[in-house]
Amino acid sequence: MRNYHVRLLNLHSAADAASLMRQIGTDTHGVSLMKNKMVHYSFRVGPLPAAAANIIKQEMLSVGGEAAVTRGVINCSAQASDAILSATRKQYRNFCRKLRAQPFSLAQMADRIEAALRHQEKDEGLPFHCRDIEVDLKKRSLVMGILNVTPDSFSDGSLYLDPEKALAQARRMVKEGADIIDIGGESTRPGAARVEEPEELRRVVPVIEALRAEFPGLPLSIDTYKSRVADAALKAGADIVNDISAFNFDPEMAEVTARHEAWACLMHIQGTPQKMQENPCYEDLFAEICAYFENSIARAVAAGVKREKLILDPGIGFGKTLEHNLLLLKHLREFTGFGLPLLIGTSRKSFIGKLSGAPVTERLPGSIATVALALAGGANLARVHDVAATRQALTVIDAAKNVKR
Ligand code: YH5
Repeated sequence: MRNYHVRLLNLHSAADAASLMRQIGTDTHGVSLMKNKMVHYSFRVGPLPAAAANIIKQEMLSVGGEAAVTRGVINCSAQASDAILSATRKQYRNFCRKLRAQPFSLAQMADRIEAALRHQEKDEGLPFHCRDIEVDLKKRSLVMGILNVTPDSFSDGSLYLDPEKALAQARRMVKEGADIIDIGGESTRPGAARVEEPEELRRVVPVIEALRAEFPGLPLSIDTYKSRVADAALKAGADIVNDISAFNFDPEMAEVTARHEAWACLMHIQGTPQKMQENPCYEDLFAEICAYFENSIARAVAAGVKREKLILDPGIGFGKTLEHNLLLLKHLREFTGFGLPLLIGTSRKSFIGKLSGAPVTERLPGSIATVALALAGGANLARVHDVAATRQALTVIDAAKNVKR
């Protein structure tokens, strides 16, 4: 009687499949053919007219994949449908070739599927080059240190309103391994008071000028949704516009960012900081955030911002319930199809307090856990208060991501 070993595998990607096949001595040509058959990828597409949904169902089955559509599409008693697709890379290649010969703009869908699949793997790096930081974000994740120059920030209130104190905190974060410093002059925590533009400028511009002089190679970002604040900050030496409204609150913001050839972090928010936590509500959380990203990216690119200089952020805590925040952390990977860097800002936020009961000063363990989860799901930058601890966590997670099997 023989005793065969049966061992469960964890195949994340075609690259994983390839290295396992090499381990058992598979023929090299066979490896490159088979690796694209060994992992399944899923998409939700739509809304489709019933006829297009039927074409998709048929073509997907013909390549050996699967497509679920709305009941009633088959006899056109349902007029429209989304579709859930599941197939291997190889099957999508054939599927997309067939879509290109079909009406209903299905060629456009083929382009989108192929782009998203390219972004899913190591075929393409994710370059970030800003000042002295030049990295492939797929290999090394970045820490963005939070510098609040505000009297009312929820976790470090009034500590850094004095420019000298702000500078001291920035120096400390740089020493602890911050890759980027994010300077903000208006707190956007739920219900925080608005700050008028002249006051916001008075707070942030001197700090940016001083940091730029002291750290010529350090990327600086400006946390503001006001174009005139962004303009002054960029003139003073900032590199990245971190806009919690993704260019939605101020109509000039995209143009200002483009003119300075700056980077931009486009964050999702539902509502305004004053009212966003009153009753956050979504019909489809992921669909709505993806649509918001699509629109914000299009607006940025139309204004002249390079697509390669955009970063996306689902906006943890910005018009989200505890459950929304957890869903976003758990399924962050769904935002990697854009092929853009993902930033996550969970540090010390109140959902960590809600889960643990910890007051704001004692939320570091929970914050680190969220960073680990987010990085495992494809996040590339973590915006945090606690730089040293986060840097250590990122170093460990990146090492595990990069290890070869
Ligand atoms: C962010 O996530 N956050 S400032 C809600 C809270 C607590 C704190 C109590 N700017 C982000 O830290 N920029 C801020 O609930 C940000 N991403 C990006 N890109 C607000 C903040 C906070 C919000």
